[in-house]
Amino acid sequence: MVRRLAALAVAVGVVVSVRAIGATGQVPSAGTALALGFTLIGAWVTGDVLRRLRLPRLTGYLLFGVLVGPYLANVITESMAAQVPVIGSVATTLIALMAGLTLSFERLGNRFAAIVRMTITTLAVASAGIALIAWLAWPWLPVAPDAGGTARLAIVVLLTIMVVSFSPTMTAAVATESGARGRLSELVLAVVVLADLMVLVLFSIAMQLARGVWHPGMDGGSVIVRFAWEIGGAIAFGSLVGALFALYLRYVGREVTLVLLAVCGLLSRVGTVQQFEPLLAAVAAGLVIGNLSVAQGDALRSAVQRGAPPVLIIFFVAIGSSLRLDLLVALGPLAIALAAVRAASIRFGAAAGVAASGIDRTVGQYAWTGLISQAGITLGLASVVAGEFPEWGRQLQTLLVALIPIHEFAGPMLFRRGLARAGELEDSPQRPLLVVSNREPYVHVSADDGTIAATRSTGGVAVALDALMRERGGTWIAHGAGSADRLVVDAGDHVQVPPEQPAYALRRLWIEEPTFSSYYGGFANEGLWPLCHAVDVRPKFRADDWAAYQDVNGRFAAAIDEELDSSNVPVFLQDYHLALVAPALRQRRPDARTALFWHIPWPYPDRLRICPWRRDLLRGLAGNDLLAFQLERDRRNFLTAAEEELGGEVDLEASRLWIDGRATTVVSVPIGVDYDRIQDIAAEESLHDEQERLRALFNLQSEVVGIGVDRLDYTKGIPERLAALDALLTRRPALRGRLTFIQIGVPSRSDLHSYAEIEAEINDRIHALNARHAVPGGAPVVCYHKAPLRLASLVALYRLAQFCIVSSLHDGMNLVAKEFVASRDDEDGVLVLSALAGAAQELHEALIINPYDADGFADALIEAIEMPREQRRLRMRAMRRVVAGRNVFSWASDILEGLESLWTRPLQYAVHGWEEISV
Ligand code: GDG
Repeated sequence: MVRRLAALAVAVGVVVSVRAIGATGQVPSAGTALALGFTLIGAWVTGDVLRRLRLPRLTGYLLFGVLVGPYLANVITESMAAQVPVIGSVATTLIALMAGLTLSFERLGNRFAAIVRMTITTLAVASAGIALIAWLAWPWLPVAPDAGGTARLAIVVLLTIMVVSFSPTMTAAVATESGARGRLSELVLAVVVLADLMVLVLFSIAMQLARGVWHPGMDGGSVIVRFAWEIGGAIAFGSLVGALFALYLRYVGREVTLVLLAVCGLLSRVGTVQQFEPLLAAVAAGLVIGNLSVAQGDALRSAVQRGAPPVLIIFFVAIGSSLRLDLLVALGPLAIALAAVRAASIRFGAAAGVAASGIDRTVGQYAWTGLISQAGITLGLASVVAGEFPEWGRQLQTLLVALIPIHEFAGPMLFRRGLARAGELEDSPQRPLLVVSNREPYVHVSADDGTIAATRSTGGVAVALDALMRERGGTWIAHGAGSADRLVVDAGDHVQVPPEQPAYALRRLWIEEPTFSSYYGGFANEGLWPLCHAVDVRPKFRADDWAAYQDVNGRFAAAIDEELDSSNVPVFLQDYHLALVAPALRQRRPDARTALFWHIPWPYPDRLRICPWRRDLLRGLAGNDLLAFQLERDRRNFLTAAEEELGGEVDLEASRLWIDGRATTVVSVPIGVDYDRIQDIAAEESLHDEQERLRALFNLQSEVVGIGVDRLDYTKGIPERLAALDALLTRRPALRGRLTFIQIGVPSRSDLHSYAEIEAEINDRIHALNARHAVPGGAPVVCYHKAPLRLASLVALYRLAQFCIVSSLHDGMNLVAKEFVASRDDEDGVLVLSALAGAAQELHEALIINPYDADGFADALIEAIEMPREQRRLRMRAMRRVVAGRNVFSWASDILEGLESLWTRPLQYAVHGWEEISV
């Protein structure tokens, strides 16, 4: 609130100072730069204030123009004033170019036919509404009340066409400045551009009618030719310029913004001289560039966004200052009534258009909000009519000029609201999400007495994504694995979760045996898991498993297709079980947006060659729009493999991989933990009781307590940890009876041989260690607990321990390391962390060990136990800063925002293969 008030104060201050300078005329010698600078700053601040109030910036520029417009004449010198039309035409061309660039036929695909249907229907219905009212209200309209018969018909037709006309300029500007992306902005821009093309054609026809009535002697044919030249010529000229520009971008590509402005100047100047419609030429140029080459189109859009703001600001300030509010005041109720008729007709027309075209109603219902803006073209048409038919054209022009301010202010505001409702704005309330993972967040199981209970999946990621889904809503698709899962779903296999307070839908996918074992146990866990972890377990790749994996990935894609009601909903795929989902989904939904996070390491290229289907995997992953790994080295390994195996082209700096003309952004985004939740648990009063309960459970009397928490997996280095504890107690026998190590080890994937083997090995080692080092009659050295604990119990244990060991032989990240740090708001405890876990890349203040070096590992344990308090505090404090700074929500939003920003990507990320680009 304070910030908003401050922003408002600054805005008012700037406006007042500009007015003061203008009013007193104290700066007659002010340079162009100073005056333009003032205008820019003032308008920018006003725009920013409106943005904070969730209104369009553009409205702020207009408002600024209205407020200081009368005074601008004192600030802006005559020579500067001469520049304003140039800025205006360049700005209009820029925006039109942008609108053309946004219309990608490839992306619109088979929706294009539907959009054309929608445009025609909307235009027809809206025009019919306006025409009907105008006809009925004729005596009250101050145009030509006495006209009757054909004359009246001709004027009503012209009036209708002009009143209904839209504003690609304003619409594109709102979409651009608000960073909107999604199907609504795409739909509205397409409709507005197409509709205005149709309006121009209809206008030329209506002019024929009018000329037939008022100038019966005129040669109709030549006028048609002139209009055909204007429209067709403009499109041809624009296409040519667009093609040349695309070539320039592809092969030269420097100084893009300057060249862009020059091209816009060319389009608008030559266009005017040749009597082309410059706006059409610019749209055509944009269409050609954007559709000839998506990469170049992307690049140019970014250049427009970066280079255009000053030009656009000045343009809209100038429009604002030229608004004829006096006419609006004079015509008052009549103009408002006409605006209301127009809005109602457009709304009705758009609804009919959506119904007739079959466009998704969830998006289509807001389309009318983008059709209200009105500006330049309408004014242009009005002045043509006024020039040719002064007897009634002037009155018509006056009426339209009074209408424009209403639409210039109301249009952008309405459209912004529509975009916000459709969830397409950057600062929209969070929009729904579609999460897809193999494992479900809630499992329903039947108890012996027949009751059904829902249990929550444990593990940091499941819990964190569940929290995210509760906030955003949407659907989570996962394999239904619980014994009672089928009993609680509806006909569409959905169940609302969390059970106590439903917030999103869980869609369960049924995968029967033996397909499930083959896909999950076989390909994913006996093939990919050991392939990606550089440990001593051989990956097993069997053709049957691969077939099952392909089949299940295809089924996940089909389920996503069923659940995805709008491509505006981002699809967030989890992990190595779903590597082939994206291309399978894209066959069904070319416009779906997917991101995949690969939670485990990515193997170096030589190891990847073990996998016979590595190319399919690489291609499958590259089918995502965004692919994220934990670490930079995983990302590099992936990109190298994609280059070597698929001949993909990599722009390392731009994080993009190009395969068969399609780009995937590949990034590294290390995962974090739910720091705040862990903090809250750590601060609960019941924590102390829980600690006492756990002390009793584990019979803890020792002075020194260590802890390890793992899913029982051969990658976690548990035998190595036990060997180091053995070495420690051998070297420091005085610790016997004083040290207890709690190992929480929840069995997983136990039906696989390699897991059964590691479980047995851990059992044996713990047994031997306790036999060797336990004090007779005392507690065991290692307390081994195999049942899962609640998070609150884990946090209580983390805080009981003097040290925590994470000794992975290879690990994507390891959340336990971060959870331990997050639990320690007492700034105590030492983390002993394997250099081979991803977490070691961030937690430098841990005692970093090599699990293969038993002696070095034991040294670190001694150091951990003997570390002075002050050093413990310093190290823990530093690690806590890291863990707090990157929690699991920022991880998710980095990925999801990364995915969404691909629609408005800055230039250097958009362009592939350019060495240097100046903007
Ligand atoms: C993969 C990558 C990456 C364990 N026992 C209990 C329990 N847990 C929770 C821990 C932690 C999670 O399980 C294990 O985290 P890891 O990071 O070790 O996970 P992996 O399963 O190997 O998962 C790994 C991770 O994905 C995330 O990207 O870090 O590198 O291999 O959250 O707390 N939770 C509860 N009771 C237990 O008994 N509540």
